Amino acid sequence: MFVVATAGHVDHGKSTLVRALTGMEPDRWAEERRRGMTIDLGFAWTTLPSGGTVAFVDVPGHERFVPNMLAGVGPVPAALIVVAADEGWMPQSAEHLAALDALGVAYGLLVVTRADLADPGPATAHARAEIAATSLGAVQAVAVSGLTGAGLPELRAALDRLAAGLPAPVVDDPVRLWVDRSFTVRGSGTVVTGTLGVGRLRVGDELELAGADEPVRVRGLHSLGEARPEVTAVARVAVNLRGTPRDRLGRGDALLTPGRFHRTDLVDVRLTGDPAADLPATLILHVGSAAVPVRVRPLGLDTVRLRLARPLPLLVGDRALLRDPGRHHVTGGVRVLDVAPPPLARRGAAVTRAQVLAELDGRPDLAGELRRRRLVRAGALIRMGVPVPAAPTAGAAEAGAVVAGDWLADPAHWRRLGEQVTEEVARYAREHPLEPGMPVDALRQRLALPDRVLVEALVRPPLRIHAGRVGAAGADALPEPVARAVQRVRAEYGDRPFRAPEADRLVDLGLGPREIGAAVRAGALLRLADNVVLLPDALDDAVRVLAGLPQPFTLSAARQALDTTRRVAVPLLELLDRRGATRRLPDDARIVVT
Ligand SMILES: Nc1nc2c(ncn2[C@@H]2O[C@H](COP(=O)(O)OP(=O)(O)OP(=O)(O)O)[C@@H](O)[C@H]2O)c(=O)[nH]1
Ligand SMILES: [Mg+2]
Repeated sequence: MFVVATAGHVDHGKSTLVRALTGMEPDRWAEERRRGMTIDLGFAWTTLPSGGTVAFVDVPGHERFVPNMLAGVGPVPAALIVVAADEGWMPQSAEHLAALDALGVAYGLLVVTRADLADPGPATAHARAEIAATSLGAVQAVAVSGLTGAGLPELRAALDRLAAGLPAPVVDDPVRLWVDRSFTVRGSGTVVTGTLGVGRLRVGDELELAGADEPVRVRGLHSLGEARPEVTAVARVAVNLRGTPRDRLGRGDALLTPGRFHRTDLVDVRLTGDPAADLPATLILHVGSAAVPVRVRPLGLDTVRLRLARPLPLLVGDRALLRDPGRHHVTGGVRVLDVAPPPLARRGAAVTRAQVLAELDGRPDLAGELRRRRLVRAGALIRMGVPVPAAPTAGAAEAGAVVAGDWLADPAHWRRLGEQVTEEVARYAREHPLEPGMPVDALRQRLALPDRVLVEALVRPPLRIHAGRVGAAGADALPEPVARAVQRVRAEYGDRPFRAPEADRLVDLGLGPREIGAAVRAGALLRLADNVVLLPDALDDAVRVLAGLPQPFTLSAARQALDTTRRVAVPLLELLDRRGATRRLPDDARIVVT
């Protein structure tokens, strides 16, 4: 199937033509038929000589209903431009063509209708010239009469040729179905319709509703009036949504493949066509079937920032158009460059931003996004419309490689971060010589990293993470000055292991309470009491010596055997008691527990 939207001035015979081609009534409303005028979108389809199917989205030509027209053509990649032979090129011929041009519609046909009323030659020539200057370029032209049927066979053949020239449908990409109609069917509930430009829908699919957070479930699908288990692009489709109230969605909403679209109310875009220098500050942005007021902030020569009145699921590279409804003027097309742009808070930020945008063309570019964002989650990029290669290996910081978890990093930025890790850890060690390394979270904050896994990935040998801290391997042993002091304790007291240095000697050695604490944490000293420290092997040695005494033994006997003072012997025995190496008897004598 291919889908084509009509376009053209009011009363030029669009609906008559669709009716003549399909035998179906595109004007669905009684009011439309009474007034002889299309107000809202109409839908009809027919089989072409080739056997292929064409579905029409018939749009209103009246100037009041241009927003409806735009909702119809927004998601449709081909147009049937209708001009009446007897009236020729008219204001909405021009406005509709400008809209198609702004959206970048590249496929179409010119149909000069009412050819029974006037020579189609002049209208054809004029319209052709106008169309040639747009994204549609040179198009086939057919003159017809909806009244007599003259020219319809030629038009059918031309539609077949148009269809043959269309690009192959993309059926594996995520779905973004812009809703152009929603209604309730008795017994089935809410139904929405739209033009499925890309992707595939199946009954049972779970989708996201662009305006809401909870998922919706596809209960049934119809295309061309028939129920189907699956519908693939390009197609007109009606989607029955299980359990979704009708008032929850309408024209301008979109059904989305979950997790694949970023909903944004701030985009940086390039204006296409001939952007006016005096752009109005507020305009309407039309994209898909949506129409949203936007505030326009000029940035560069042809780039602007748009603040949307409500968020839309937009991707990098999307085409949209800006329109000034008051002046009936299509201001121009836009191409989305960035759907998650940085805030412009600092002085000069807008100028810098304009320079960045000048380099962008709306084609998703992974390396460029990484360079600009430096660190970004794969999921976030995908939701912006930037493809990420599947399952890159962790570790390597190649462009596009995952560096940790689902984070991707710009390679140069990642290298700089690695260097900063080394510097920050060294600085921390200088400023906190007694701590066994820098706490991981302190390092994370220092480097302003959003996720702890990034810190973990950045720590490389000789650094390592031990007990929540980053330090040189072995640095958790002892800070340098403390290690030296412990060394001297060992030299002086190695041969009388139960003689603890006196308080003033400790001061001489440079072992204050903090240094002792560090040495004790590192297991280099054993603290028996304030200012009473032994070398750590003293405990085992003491048990060996005490085991050689007649059991039970007194404090005094222990003190003598260990060749030490009460200052050491009392807390040492108490420690051995606590550890279960000795047991204190009721008469205060002790035995070694074997
Ligand atoms: N003689 C003649 N009349 C035509 C032809 N095509 C349309 N008409 C008449 O022109 C009038 C407008 O036709 P529509 O098909 O409603 O025009 P439209 O372009 O759909 O109009 P809107 O949807 O309101 O923009 C109707 O009265 C048609 O009968 C034609 O080929 N020959
Ligand atoms: Mg009509």
